[in-house]
Amino acid sequence: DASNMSRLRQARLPNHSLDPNHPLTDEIMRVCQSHWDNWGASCAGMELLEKDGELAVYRKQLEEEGMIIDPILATYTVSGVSAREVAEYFWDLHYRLDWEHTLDSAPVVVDTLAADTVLLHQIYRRVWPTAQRDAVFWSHIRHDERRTMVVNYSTDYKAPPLINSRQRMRLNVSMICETELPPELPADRRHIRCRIQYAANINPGGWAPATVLRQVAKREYPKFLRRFTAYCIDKVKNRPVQL
Ligand code: 18C
Repeated sequence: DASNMSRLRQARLPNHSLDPNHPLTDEIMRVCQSHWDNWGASCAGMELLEKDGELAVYRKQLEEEGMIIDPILATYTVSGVSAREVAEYFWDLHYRLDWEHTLDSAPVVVDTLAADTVLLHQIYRRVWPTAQRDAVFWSHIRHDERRTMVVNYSTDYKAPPLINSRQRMRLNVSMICETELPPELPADRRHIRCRIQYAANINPGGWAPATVLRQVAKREYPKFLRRFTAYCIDKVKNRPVQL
């Protein structure tokens, strides 16, 4: 656990550490800026999928070229964990299989672009009666004094070929976290809360029955948010807070 702690501490990242000449850098900057600006996004016109205390998950039913691409927007506030901690557990592959239960196998790192950016290939569990899905995406973490954000965004860059029996999803996912600490209180784990805004735009990349897809989404997003945050809270509970 002590080594884990120092690992997390080392993971404190500068604003970004991308090479300005890398072919993906402009796209990463542009996509991240648009997510960053989306903090406090309105859920007006969206359908409430789940509301439970501080957890709210919204969906907008959307179809494009016969594909169901329902955007998801969720907010959740949890206690005892900081923005930095939550975002790092979401970004850092070391912990992925501990909380991500939609995967069929461990993520593969296709490339490491910088200390804050990796290119990943993930293969998901098959959902009957549809084909198995995979996805190739860059995953970037960045922060300022107030917030930490992770963006996962599909790319063709260095993408391994798609095998016959699979379909390739396209995803555009962000998690933005902000620490809440009442100004009069010391920066103690007991007093901090983390506000999370999670947004997911997933294109299934091939046929899937609408009813199955929407059922899976309705079940899996709230489950993910509960499971993932409970995991974070449990991981940090006996450690000094990393703000
Ligand atoms: O954001 C999350 N995880 C990140 C790190 O892995 C990353 C991944 C995002 C992809 C999520 C989509 C996964 C769908 C895969 C198929 C379904 C598997 C279901 C397994 C059931 C046991 O950003 C957390 C992601 C939370 C996952 C929610 C699942 C939502 C499903 C939405 C449907 C998408 C279309 C899938 C195709 C057809 C399935 C009928």
